[in-house]
Amino acid sequence: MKKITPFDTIAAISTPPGEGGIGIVRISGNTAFEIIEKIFKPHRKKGISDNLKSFTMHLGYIKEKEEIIDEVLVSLMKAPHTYTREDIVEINCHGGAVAVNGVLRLVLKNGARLAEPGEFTKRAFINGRIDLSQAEAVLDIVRSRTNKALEAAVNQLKGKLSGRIHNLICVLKSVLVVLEANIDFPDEEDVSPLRLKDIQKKIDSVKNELASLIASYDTGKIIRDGVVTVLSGKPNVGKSSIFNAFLRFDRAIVTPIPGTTRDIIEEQLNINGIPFILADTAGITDSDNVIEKEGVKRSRTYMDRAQLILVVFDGSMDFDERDIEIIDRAKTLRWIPIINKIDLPIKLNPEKLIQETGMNQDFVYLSAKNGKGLSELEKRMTDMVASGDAGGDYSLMITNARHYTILEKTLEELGHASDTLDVNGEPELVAYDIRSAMDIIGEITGEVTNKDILDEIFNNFCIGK
Ligand SMILES: Nc1nc2c(ncn2[C@@H]2O[C@H](COP(=O)(O)OP(=O)(O)OP(=O)(O)O)[C@@H](O)[C@H]2O)c(=O)[nH]1
Ligand SMILES: [Mg+2]
Repeated sequence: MKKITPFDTIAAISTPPGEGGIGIVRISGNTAFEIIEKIFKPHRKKGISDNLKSFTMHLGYIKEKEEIIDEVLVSLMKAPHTYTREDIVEINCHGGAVAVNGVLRLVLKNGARLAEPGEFTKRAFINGRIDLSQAEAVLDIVRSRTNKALEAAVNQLKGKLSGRIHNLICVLKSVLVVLEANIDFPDEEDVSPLRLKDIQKKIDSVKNELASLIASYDTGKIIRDGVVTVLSGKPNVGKSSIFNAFLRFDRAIVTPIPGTTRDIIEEQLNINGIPFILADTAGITDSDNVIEKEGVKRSRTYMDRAQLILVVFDGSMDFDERDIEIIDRAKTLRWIPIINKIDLPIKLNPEKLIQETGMNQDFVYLSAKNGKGLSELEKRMTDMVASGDAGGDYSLMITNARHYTILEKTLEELGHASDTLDVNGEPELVAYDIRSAMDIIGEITGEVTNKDILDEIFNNFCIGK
């Protein structure tokens, strides 16, 4: 393996693994053009060396000695107007794994080093093209599961969050300037006198803004990561049928035999732009069967870690103590009760169930068989997430745990500043707290960062990004 030096030339396959229409090998660094000159033979008579213009494309062969590896389209992009701000070459190969890997191997043989995960984006950050929160947004864009998640990530990439943070830092800076002038030259005439009320007001405005960003995280996190949701209930009530109805295909096995589902099956679902990670589980029962027992154990564990529980009852039968046990477990969590099989004559008495359990949720009436009630259930699920404790309409959302922690710490630091102002107003102490608040919040955009944080962030990327 080659030694990693900060700005050597790197290369990687930037398209997903497997077969595709095309596969792209991307090269970035000082010797990117040199490398392509060595291995690329254009179809035009003129060599590529005579035509190294930025933003041009060239058709030809990638050749190792006389052997043709692939017919490709090469794009040249000259620094500094590129993704990494370095010279970039992208080779569009035919999509097969063999061709793309063959081209990459040849590029590496001719002097490039295999890029680490996220290294292209890391260079864009280090070279000042984007800040850290924008680099993180690139990762979120690649991973977004719904349009809403994508929108949040794109906003962050466009610098909406960075802009907001920058404004807050500016306000804090202006407070600091007044404080420091008074500390250093308390008696100078042209230093405006220290008006503690004004300072408190400015600090409060920053604190409010921070609090509202922090509050947006519950929703932001859900929009980015999805709501872990579990179907729970006794055997045979129709959990797998509902699971399949959501997915609009027969994903899970459905039979009239109780105890059909044993393993937990997870699928992703997009309901009105909100991602759900939906799990079908084994029916809760006291079975002696070893396999079923294990399934029930897993269902219970999953219920504890889920963010939303869909408890299913069979409407064609009366409820029993097992249903009550399941309600007792779900009641303390975020949950929706569902009476299924409403296409059959109803034997379950909902009022009695409410009476016996003291539950305070309305039932959703559903037939997994004919789909009746499904859209109401979907609405209940999204309402539950998008309103109440995890709701709100935010112009800008925090979606990233790192940002959330930083904002909380900043708010705490400003709290100290406010407390000091309240007690004795010593400008030195207030200035100290404000300076540390500025240092902390600067970590979001990476104005202040250490190497470990950078490694942690970029290691989450895939190679080639
Ligand atoms: N009539 C009617 N039958 C249903 C409905 N939903 C499910 N069923 C039937 O009920 C039986 C059990 O359905 P499943 O979806 O396998 O139930 P489950 O809760 O996943 O069962 P386990 O995996 O054993 O816990 C099957 O015969 C389904 O066809 C419904 O809405 N109406
Ligand atoms: Mg099942």
